[in-house]
Amino acid sequence: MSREGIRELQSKRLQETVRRVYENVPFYQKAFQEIGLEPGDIKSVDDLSKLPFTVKQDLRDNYPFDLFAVPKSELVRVHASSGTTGKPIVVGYTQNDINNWADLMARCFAMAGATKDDTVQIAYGYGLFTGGLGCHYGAERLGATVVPISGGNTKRQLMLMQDFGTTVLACTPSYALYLAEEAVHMGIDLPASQLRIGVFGAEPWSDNMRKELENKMGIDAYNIYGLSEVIGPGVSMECQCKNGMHINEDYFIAEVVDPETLEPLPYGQKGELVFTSLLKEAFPVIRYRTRDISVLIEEKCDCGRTFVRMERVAGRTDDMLIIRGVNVFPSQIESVLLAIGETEPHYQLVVDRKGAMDDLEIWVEVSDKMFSDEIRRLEELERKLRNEIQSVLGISAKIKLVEPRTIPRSEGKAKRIVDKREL
Ligand code: DLL
Repeated sequence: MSREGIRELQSKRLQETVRRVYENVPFYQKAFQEIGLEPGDIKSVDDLSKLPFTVKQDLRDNYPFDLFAVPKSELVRVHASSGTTGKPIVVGYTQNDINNWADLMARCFAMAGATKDDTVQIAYGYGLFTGGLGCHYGAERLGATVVPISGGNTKRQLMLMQDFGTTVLACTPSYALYLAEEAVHMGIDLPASQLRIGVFGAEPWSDNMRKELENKMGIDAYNIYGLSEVIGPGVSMECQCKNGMHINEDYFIAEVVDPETLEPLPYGQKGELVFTSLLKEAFPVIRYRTRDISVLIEEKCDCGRTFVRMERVAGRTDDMLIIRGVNVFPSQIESVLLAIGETEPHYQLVVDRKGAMDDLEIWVEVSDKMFSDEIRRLEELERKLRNEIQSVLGISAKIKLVEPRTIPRSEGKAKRIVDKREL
């Protein structure tokens, strides 16, 4: 489609979306009224910047279903992702939303060169996380053979990959690297296997990591981006030029704004990604601030597609970490530590990559009294913290209890995170 055609389509769908949220979601109606905006004021994408932003806190304030634009009986699915507090953020889908998402994800797999003749092993987590089921419906829509194995169980993944003749692997890049290394240990020659495509995303990774994965697995590895709030995986996807991810602009409008002033930035400038959904029924979003930093590329791609591209995500404007594909906020860890209460409120998160796996170590100061106590008591505390972190965050972490006054004190913002990963 020409750029002109895309703009026209977006303008039409934007008007419908604005009307839908105004009529069905009290939160948006109020936000529009506060700035004196009527749905009729939005006539085209040129009017986008008149609309208010939406942020993660708005999702939390309206937990669980108050931002939905349809009655609950119209929902056929919900997904959720971790937030900064104990409660997750919740998103919903109507049957049309699920069908659209499946089309979108089928398009993403096709962009990487997959067809109905492929066998797609989906090793993203199934469940409330959007990765597993999002890819699942898309690969089925493409007509491929889906192996819905979910994450983990690495030896079994590798065995089935060979036995079933898997040709496409969908998982996080860090899990792909783990699979590649484990294959070597098991004496499996992945480059000689039928595997040919990787669809990797849900966490930041680099071009060096791409090369590494491509060599170790004998595949072409493609970057896929998305977030639960906007739909899940499939917001953007690389084509075979591997030169930035094409944003599916018939479903979403992308903007990049200055994270401080919130002014929209021209193509080519780095800033925070903001998305507006164009077709979603259950959970439409207006100018959702992702906190992800990237750049939009307008130049036409060699593949011939006319959708703008976004560069790899270069970081975040908040302190969210992604560890083994799971979104983790330091504040969640802090609240676990404070709830247990036998440590000092001084802690640091040390993130590293050991081989293929992200490794999270939590350094916590214990009190003078505790420190002079029996080893058994310290071990007991360590175990308690480890279990509690596992149950709240859903990932394992090593706990390192340190002597009082050893974690550097800050004079401004505390440096809670030491990220040693070279992504
Ligand atoms: O991670 C959706 C997804 C699943 C995308 C499978 C791709 C593949 P959330 O759990 O809501 O959704 O996390 C969204 O993950 O705001 C980014 O910070 C980060 N992220 C997702 N994809 C990429 C990527 C899914 N390709 C958050 N590169 C987003 C860098 C990514 N970061």
